[in-house]
Amino acid sequence: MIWDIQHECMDREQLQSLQLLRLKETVHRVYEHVPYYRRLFDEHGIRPADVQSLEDVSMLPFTTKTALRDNYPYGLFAMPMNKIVRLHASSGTTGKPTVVGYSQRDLDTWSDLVARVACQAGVTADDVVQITFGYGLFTGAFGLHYGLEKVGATIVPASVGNTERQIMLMQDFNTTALVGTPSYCLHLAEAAVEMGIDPASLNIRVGLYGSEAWTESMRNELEKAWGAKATDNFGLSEIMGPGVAGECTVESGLHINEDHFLVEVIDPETGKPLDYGEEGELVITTLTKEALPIIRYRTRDITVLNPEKCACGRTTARMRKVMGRTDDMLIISGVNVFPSQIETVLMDIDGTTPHYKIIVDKKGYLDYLEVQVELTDEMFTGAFRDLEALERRIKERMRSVLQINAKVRLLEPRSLERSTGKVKRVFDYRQEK
Ligand code: DLL
Repeated sequence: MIWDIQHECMDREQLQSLQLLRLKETVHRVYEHVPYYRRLFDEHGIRPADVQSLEDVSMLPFTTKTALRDNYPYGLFAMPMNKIVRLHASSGTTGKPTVVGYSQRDLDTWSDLVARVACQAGVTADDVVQITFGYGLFTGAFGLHYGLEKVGATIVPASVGNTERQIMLMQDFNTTALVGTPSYCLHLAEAAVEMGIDPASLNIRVGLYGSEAWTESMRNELEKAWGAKATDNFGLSEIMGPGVAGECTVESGLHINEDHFLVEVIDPETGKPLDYGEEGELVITTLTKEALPIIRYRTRDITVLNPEKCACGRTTARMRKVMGRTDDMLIISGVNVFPSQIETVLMDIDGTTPHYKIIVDKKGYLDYLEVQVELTDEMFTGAFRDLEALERRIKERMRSVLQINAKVRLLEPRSLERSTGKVKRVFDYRQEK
């Protein structure tokens, strides 16, 4: 089912005129109501009336996470606090979180856009959906909660943690759809096995996974484990939370809710806009946000845009699955490598699991990379000779595919700590030295 045929299947020319109208409104709005943007525009000699076409967006300055931090907590809000009905925040790795605010209309839009994403993944009013994101300041749980409720699904707000209870709820409540981070939902499958329950024998038929990068190999693992389709959805708190884009069942990119978000892909080095089909950093301008409109937000997420109509009938542009961010690229002895590439190498080799850790450090002046990976039960209990061969194979693949030398440590199954939210797999100690 398509939640909003009118907007999801709009003729692209019509869509673009709607976007332009909304872009102009947004530019005026931030200029009039957000002193930070007024100052920035003035500094750049830009007047809101200068924006006359969608391409003109490229004359506007970028917004980065720093702007939100510097204006902590409410400095970028375009409405007085008595019109703000909800706050969320993303936990920064250091210091203060980034705070985002919503008006009542923003919340209505948000649940509507998440409803689109849920329908794209194939969720209906017949589904019982277990939400395993943590309920709190994080946008994931509440965002999906209200969107799924709008679709009419039965929500089980299980929140995160208490893993055995999660499995019991799935069994007793007959959960048919699972929502969470891919890493935590894989952990849930593993926990079911430990409880003597085959996760595929439960009634889960679809998973809505998001909030962190996950590879196609991880998708295979999740689909195998749960015997359920694994779909991807993307969003970020600064822009709204979940509901920015989601995968339909055709699975060839994530449909962007373009009537609410104007997207560009830029060269992260030069800031220059790139064409459709070219890989770069995703930049988003909100088109309808009242409380916290954002101009050209640099997401740091790397993707490619495809404006072609999808086989599902939707006309909204699709973004390629995000597998990395400009700030998670590792430079190891001069070679650029993304953690997702290491994951793909590991998962293409039999005997390993998606539970791994990447450690980067310095030994003297030289970079040092260690990859720790848990083995499958079968591999672990197998012959020592096979373990040696496996270690060699991983090293060789890392060298031939990624041009890097790595020390490989094979670990006992279930020995790495499991995460309940976004998984942290990379530990780069070089900056600390
Ligand atoms: O993670 C919002 C969200 C919640 C999306 C639930 C989907 C489901 P933040 O905590 O602000 O918001 O983190 C945003 O997470 O810039 C990406 O780097 C990453 N991210 C989010 N979804 C995906 C995804 C939420 N599907 C940051 N694939 C983003 C890859 C993702 N990365």
